[in-house]
Amino acid sequence: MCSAGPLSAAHRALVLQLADVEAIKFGSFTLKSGIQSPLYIDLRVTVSYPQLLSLIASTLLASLPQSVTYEALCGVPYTALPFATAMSLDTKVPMLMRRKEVKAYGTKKSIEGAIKPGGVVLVVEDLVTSGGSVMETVQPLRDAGCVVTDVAVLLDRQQGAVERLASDGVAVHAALGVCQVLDVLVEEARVDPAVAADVRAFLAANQAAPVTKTYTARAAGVKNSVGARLLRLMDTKRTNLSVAADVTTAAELLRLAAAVGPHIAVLKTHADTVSDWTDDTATALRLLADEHDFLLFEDRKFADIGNTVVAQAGGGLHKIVNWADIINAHAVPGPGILSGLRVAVESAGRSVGVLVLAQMSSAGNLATALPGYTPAAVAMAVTEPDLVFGFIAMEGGLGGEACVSMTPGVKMGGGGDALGQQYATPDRVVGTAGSDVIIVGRGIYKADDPAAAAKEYREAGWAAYERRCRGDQL
Ligand code: 5BU
Repeated sequence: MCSAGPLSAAHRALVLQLADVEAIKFGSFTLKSGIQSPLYIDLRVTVSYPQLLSLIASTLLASLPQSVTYEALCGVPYTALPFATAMSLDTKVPMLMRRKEVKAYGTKKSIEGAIKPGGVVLVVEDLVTSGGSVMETVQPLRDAGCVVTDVAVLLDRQQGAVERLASDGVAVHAALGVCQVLDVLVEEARVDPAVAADVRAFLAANQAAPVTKTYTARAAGVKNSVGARLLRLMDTKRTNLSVAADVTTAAELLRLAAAVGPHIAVLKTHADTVSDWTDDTATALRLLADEHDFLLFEDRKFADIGNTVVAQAGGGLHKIVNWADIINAHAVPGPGILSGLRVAVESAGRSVGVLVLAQMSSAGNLATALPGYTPAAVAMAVTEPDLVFGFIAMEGGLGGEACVSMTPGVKMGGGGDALGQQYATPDRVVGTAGSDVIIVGRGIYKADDPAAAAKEYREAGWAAYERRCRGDQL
């Protein structure tokens, strides 16, 4: 992992300047995955240092082999956008720009700029770990007709991105590898050799293991029985599809559940949108779930203090824990919400699994926008593995392989709606972002033939999972 040649004077200067502005720090940091890391790299700060930006641009350009030619540059948003801009100003090569949020109205374009079909685009990225974020820019560029075969990267964490991107036809040209950075900082007495050794050991032990294991292989490590059952069920039934049954009457709900039942692993409900819900609705849903072997997920998104959620989950009109296999909770109230849900589940005397909302699919949602939110939600969830088995998230890998990620906002063709929903394709969600379950609502229940649409989504989600297991894509 740490094999890399000596650095030029410009590269060494760059390392020292990055350390000066604290883009590279040593200590104890909680990563998005919930893992404690002795190293923290945040290159966003570079935007405030124009001299450093221009050194980054010239070093990135100098690190590219002569054989790499390109007609346009495209930075991965956001940190690499100024890098690409500086390279463009240096070389006079034009830029394209990828939108992070695709507009739900107007042109719905995800790539802005003067796109030349068949034009070769060099992608620019600040940091690679698994390569997932690079693919999130490569894929839309390719979808727009551009040719992408190379990415210029400022810093490679040397945790597997080079190999994984190579399997997607993208060669990584990194100006710096993390091991070279450590060497320079030790030589210049900026870092204690013992700290550097710790960091090397951490990197070796944490090679980005995108979850390429099968669902079944992960099930044994899952303490919550519903989570383990879901993982096994998905492999047995060959589906990672959850249908969001957002209909408004009990009759429609039961009709939809019966139609999509053979294709799904999970039926997701919003019981409070069903105008004529009764206990009989829950009983009938349970019968269908048992007949077709799927789980019921009531997407109530509990968000109150422990004492209140005991009553909301156990009582009221819906008595959710009496029939749902899966429920979910916001992390905002703190761990008390999980204690409250535990009380409700235990008094129902059934097996129920909880998902914590670590991210959401809607534009501008604070769970995704606030940098510390997702790690804090993950840290809260992983302390109660017998109750919480995973996350509502836009990506996989949060909390490690014993956690399941379920992702809403899925539709063939992507796009969005007029009220902030942002869609990704099944392939992107399972293949690139590494999530485990796709949640599809309108793409299925609004289709002319919901059963046929469910079959189509099932096949797309499953193909992406099989490719991921083979390590073809990530
Ligand atoms: P759609 O019709 O595929 O857009 O439905 C998505 C469903 O997932 C719908 O039931 C939402 O309430 C639910 N959802 C979501 O879209 N985004 C989120 O972040 C969360 C839930 Br949490």
